[in-house]
Amino acid sequence: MLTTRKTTRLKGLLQSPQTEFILEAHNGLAARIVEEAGFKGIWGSGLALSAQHAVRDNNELSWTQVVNILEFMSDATTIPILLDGDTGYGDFNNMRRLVRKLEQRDIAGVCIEDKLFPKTNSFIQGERQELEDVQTFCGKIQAGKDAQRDDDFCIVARVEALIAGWGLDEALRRGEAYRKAGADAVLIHSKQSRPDEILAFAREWANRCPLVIVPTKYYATPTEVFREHGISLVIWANHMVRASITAMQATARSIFETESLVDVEGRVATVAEIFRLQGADELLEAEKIYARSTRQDASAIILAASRGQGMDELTRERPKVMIPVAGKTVLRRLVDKFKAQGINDITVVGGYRAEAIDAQGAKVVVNEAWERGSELGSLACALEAVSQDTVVIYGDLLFRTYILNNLMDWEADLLVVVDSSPLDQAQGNKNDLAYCSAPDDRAMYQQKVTLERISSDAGWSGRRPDGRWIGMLRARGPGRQYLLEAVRQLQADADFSRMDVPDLVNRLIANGHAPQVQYVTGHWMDINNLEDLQQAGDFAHGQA
Ligand code: SPV
Ligand code: MG
Repeated sequence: MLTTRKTTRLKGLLQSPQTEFILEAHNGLAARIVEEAGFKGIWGSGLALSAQHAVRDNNELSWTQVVNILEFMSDATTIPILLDGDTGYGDFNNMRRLVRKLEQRDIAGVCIEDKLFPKTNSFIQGERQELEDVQTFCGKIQAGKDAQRDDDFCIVARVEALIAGWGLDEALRRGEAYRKAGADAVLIHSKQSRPDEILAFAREWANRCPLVIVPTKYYATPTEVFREHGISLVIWANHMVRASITAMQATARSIFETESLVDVEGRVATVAEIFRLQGADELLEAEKIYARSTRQDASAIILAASRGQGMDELTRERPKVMIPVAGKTVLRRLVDKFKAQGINDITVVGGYRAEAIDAQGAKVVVNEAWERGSELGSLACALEAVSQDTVVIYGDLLFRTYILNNLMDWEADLLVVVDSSPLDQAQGNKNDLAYCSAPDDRAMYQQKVTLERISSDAGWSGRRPDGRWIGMLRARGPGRQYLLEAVRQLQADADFSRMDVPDLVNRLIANGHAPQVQYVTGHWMDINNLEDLQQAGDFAHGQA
């Protein structure tokens, strides 16, 4: 990280004993690209700034518009910017205000040329252009120098005498006057395709103060020649805007003619490259630190590998989660519920007919071993998706929204949802019986109860179950490590391929990380057979 001020660095470039180079940029993006290429400075070209807005280089952009663009360029970069300030946009007084505004935006210097406002580009009928009176122009330089607050802010005086056809002597006379008026450097401009008049000027100038050139027209001159003539700063003045014009024309033509993106896709920057240049990663990192209230760390893993039993016709071409219930697939309902909670990192683990899973807004991973596999095998396929706050859920669950709300509200490392309804009133699969540290005290919200066992045995340890685990587990903070550790332990077990999520939960308990229990009474169902499916329609409608 460079700590030196941008002004000081521009001054350093001008005064360094070797020839230095700066490249044109016309917006924040171009400026960033120039810096990434390795340049030590940027030329804020008046031609390029106006061209990118398709207006002419005749002060059609207002000076405040220029300053606003420069602000983006300066914010996007750490290297100094030398603004092409045309004539200073008015008289000495306008020049003073310009310098102050540029300093406020961390612009390192400004170059002004000895023409009249509104100026015309030097390459458009240059010989017909009128020059500013020398004394008036010197007053502008002096006013700018007196206005600057930072001693190292640079004012470069640009001599247009050669452009206007006044000859070498007039050019030298002007250069000398501007130097004496306080200019930090003199820019001598030429529109000839050979460098002769520039080199002649340089020889006569003999390093009285730093000399700056713009070899747009005499581009074929070997750079070594500039070095030999003691040129301090070479400005490559318009090549970023010209490069972009060529690229945009070719791209537009191709897309128009082919009515397709196929030909251009490999020739244009990727969207990921745009994000990189914008610094999207930095924002994601910053969100982790500052945007704590949202659920951006939360993820959901939906286990959806199974075909389901006794629903042969309905699941011939698709897994159970893709069966529509009241016009919407079970999976869509789940994904929507998570999204409504602000949980956008959603992973669906498919298996049977995984190709039929349509889960917009969610990633799909496939458990190839789903047939001999187990629920835990599916979860193991999605371990990368286990974040600082993860909900693991069965894909065939329908439930009232408040259940997920409450689950996300609770500050436990590990949390499971247990339905405390009497077993004879509950429908469906009665395997996942939950034994807890206390029965449901319905009067209490967030009652402190821990899970002691999930079992298919209705008389485990000679006890009566306290309810049924509904197939929702949340692990957050340290719970993430507990969960990953337990999965790894079980993966080492020969029986892993027959294990389900309750085996994982029981392992967590055995490891001393018993999940807390969130009791509910009904308001959910899972879909195990055709009868469930019929009820699911009613359930979903009741919800709507
Ligand atoms: C610019 O880049 O806008 C310049 C250089 O002023 S030139 O276009 O050559 O005049
Ligand atoms: Mg210009």
